[in-house]
Amino acid sequence: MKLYDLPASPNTRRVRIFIAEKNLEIEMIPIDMMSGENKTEEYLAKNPLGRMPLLELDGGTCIAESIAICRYLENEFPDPPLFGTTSLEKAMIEMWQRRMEFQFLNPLIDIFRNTHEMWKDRIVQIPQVAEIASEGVKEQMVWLNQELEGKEYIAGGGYSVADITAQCAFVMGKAAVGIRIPEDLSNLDAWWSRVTSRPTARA
Ligand SMILES: N[C@@H](CCC(=O)N[C@@H](CS)C(=O)NCC(=O)O)C(=O)O
Repeated sequence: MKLYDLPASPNTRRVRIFIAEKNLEIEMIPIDMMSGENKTEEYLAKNPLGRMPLLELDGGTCIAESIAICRYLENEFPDPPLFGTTSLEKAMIEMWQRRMEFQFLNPLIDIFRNTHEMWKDRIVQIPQVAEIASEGVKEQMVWLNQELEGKEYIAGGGYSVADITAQCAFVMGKAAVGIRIPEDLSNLDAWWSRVTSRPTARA
């Protein structure tokens, strides 16, 4: 198996952390988006959307979409479980994973794409999109802080893919768009320390 990787991207980071949590050895192939490596005929034949991450299986089948890749790996390598084991755990983790994607990861990516220099000549940037997303993310941090009361991890049980999505979103917030977790959101801040001190956090 090979993972086509874009080193600074939050989506590929969540797959890399997932792989590290499972203690798997998977060859990583860095793709240079700035020089257009993801738009070559060869890469588009693997993923016509030209996006990373992309997992290529030994037989040549390609799986795109971070969560689809993680689900495949979870089924192939169930330990430690990161999507839950009981029906209830699976549902709760799915719910929280989606919330973390919709409330944090996607809006933070929108802010980055609509403000950062590197996207200037690639898309039509709309500053208001970034402003609205930024307000939303700040409000949702207050909500998540309340939801974390009495919990160590986001879905209520152990560390899961929901935490991975959230931590990658906040890494992006901090590093790329200057939105940090306020220290007075103590539950969220404690969760952040907990997840970023895991040995896999810098995968
Ligand atoms: N929903 C996809 C998103 C993949 C995606 O948009 N990846 C970005 C990096 S975070 C990318 O490859 N961008 C390249 C481009 O837009 O040209 C996933 O979860 O994997």
